[in-house]
Amino acid sequence: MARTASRPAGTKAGARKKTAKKSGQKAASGSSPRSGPRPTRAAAARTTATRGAGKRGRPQVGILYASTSDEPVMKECWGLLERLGVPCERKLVSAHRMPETTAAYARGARKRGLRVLICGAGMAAHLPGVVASLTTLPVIGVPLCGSAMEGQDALLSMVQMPAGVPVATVAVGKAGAKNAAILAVQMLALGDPALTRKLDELKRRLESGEKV
Ligand code: C2R
Repeated sequence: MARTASRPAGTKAGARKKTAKKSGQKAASGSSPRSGPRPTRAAAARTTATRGAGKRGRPQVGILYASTSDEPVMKECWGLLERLGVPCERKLVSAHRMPETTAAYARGARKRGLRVLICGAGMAAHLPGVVASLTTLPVIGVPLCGSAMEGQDALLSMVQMPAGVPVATVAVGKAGAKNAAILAVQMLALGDPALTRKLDELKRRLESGEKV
């Protein structure tokens, strides 16, 4: 696809090109976690479509994260999805602290057109498991650091799900946040040749030494 060739899919070089093009534009409200004061939990419980999601279509990926302290890592996930041109939405929601909101989101996700869910959480990371128990959509878990146990607690909480309720668990931290985005796109690409071409392009760029 011509568009893919002119904008390196998903790589940092691609993101820099895009940023340079857009310089001078103001970031959409809520799209930059560090641009203002930390949101209260109630305010942040709103679902935010990521930049460009509206133009590109309805969100296909829902990214959940359990605390504002998880945002700096999880933004790597939605940043990569944006660079790959996949519409997604993000939501701050904790299964521990906001169980009703979590359940409502998980139960309604498929009906709203979402096709893959990504959940980032640290410590006793129950968010992805709870979400996976309430939906038949595939759930990818991103274990996060942020405790004395450096993410091993979250990793084990996610990866050791009982039979019947899978959570596809990726690496701890930023690498996992990026891999969750790529894995989600790989799932979506099973029925989408244009997305497959973007993934092929990403592979070529990795091969040439670029990093995502
Ligand atoms: P705070 O910084 O908000 O106290 O959160 C978050 O992901 C975060 O890493 C501390 C850590 O608690 C995690 N947390 C969960 C859940 N809710 C909060 N794992 C959950 O529902 O799984």
